[in-house]
Amino acid sequence: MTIHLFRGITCAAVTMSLLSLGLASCQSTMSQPTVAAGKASLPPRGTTTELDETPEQRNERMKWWREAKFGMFIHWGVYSVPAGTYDGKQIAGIGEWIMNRAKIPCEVYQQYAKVFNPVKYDPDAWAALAHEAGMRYIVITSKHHDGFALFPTAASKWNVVDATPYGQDLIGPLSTAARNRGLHFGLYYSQAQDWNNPGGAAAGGHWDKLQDSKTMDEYIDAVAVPQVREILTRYQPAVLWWDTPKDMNPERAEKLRALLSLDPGVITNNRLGGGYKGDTETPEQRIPATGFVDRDWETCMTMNGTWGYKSYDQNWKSTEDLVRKLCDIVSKGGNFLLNVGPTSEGLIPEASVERLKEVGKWMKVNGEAIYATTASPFAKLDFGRCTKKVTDRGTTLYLLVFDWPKDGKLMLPGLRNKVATATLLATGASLSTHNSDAGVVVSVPAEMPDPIVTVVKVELIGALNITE
Ligand code: H79
Repeated sequence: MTIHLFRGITCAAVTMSLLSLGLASCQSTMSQPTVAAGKASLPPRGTTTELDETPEQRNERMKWWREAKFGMFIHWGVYSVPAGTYDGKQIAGIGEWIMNRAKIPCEVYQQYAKVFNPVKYDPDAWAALAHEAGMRYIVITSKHHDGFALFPTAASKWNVVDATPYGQDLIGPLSTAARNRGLHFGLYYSQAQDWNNPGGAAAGGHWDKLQDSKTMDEYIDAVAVPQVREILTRYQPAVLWWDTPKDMNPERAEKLRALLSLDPGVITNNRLGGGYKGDTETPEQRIPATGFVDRDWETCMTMNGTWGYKSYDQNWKSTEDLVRKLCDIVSKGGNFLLNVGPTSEGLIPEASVERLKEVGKWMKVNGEAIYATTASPFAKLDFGRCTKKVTDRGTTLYLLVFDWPKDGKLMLPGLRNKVATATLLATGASLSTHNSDAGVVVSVPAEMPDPIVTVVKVELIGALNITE
């Protein structure tokens, strides 16, 4: 509880003082201000969760997510039909924005649903792929900014059952398949922007008079609130991922926040709007330089240049790049939510499948250095990144080596602990170490065993002790 006193102080400073007390870092001890007494009617605004819970309850609620580290984001919807091309022209930018970017009239865009028929959709294959990649959770778009619901809904005809030849729920079967594979299942829901249900917000303003035929408050009451109630009660998602709080205000946001109690334990992000901070920070398409002070966080990122499927985007990140980004993120205490954009047939692009399988091969050998770890205790390392696990028995460091040392020595600057064991994680081969004035030095073989990222496991005696 004394951790509360540290709020507002930089994480690095707190980490060091906590570590010298033998406690875990900010990441695993983060907390929220206690809820002021006597304010029972209004939920606390601007706290981390907006839920009435103790810091211990919050830690319990966040536990699986903090340990999971790696998840699959799925952007799927009607935009996979045009797949980046409208009126014979390739439309620049992210594919799921094509309706907005090309100012496609509602009536025209809705025709795409008539050929959205994902007969090759195999939810168990998707869940199996996520599992094989080493991912521990899935978050899929239940409704993106185009307003199309991938689930049956009484609140709008603009949904997979009523508007497509496929005519069946897409969310329920994936929810079942994911859980059968031991994965946590989450839903993205675009609560503010909606370009087909009248009254929904639109970045850059409305371009079709249908969109102006209702107010945003009418849209919130008639579409967003009932649909969020439907998905929370029907699928009980482990995560509810809001996006782009355009034109949200406290009143609109509160109507949605109030529904969260329908799904105990749900984790939400910081994109609801109306002043709510949610549980997680969500840097998009970037990795923050130093992580976040006192906040859980998750980088979401595409494998090529688009979230929703574009037929001609072949700008794929390499497997090495993806694994190193995962290592970078986890070394800063965050999670990695990596996107796939399936086709309108229901297939995850082969380039994504290949890369995810390769990432999975690396994770199978090296996952111990990723799952349930906390942030690096070092400000900077010459060779790459580091994660750690702190237990009552001592501290384990996982050195994530990107740049193999030419002199055969990995330097852990300022580390004063005695080393119990140092090994190559992949093989268990022992490595020699010594304590120098500058810190601990680990001697490694001449050749880099795994050119993607080689992991060296270092078990330390006693509480972590780092002094410059
Ligand atoms: O769902 C994915 C994106 O569609 C969504 N968030 C991720 C997870 C997102 N919505 N907005 N943004 C991301 C910010 C980017 C806005 C842009 Fe644009 C869309 C830049 C170019 C197209 C808006 C329209 C700004 C310029 C044109």
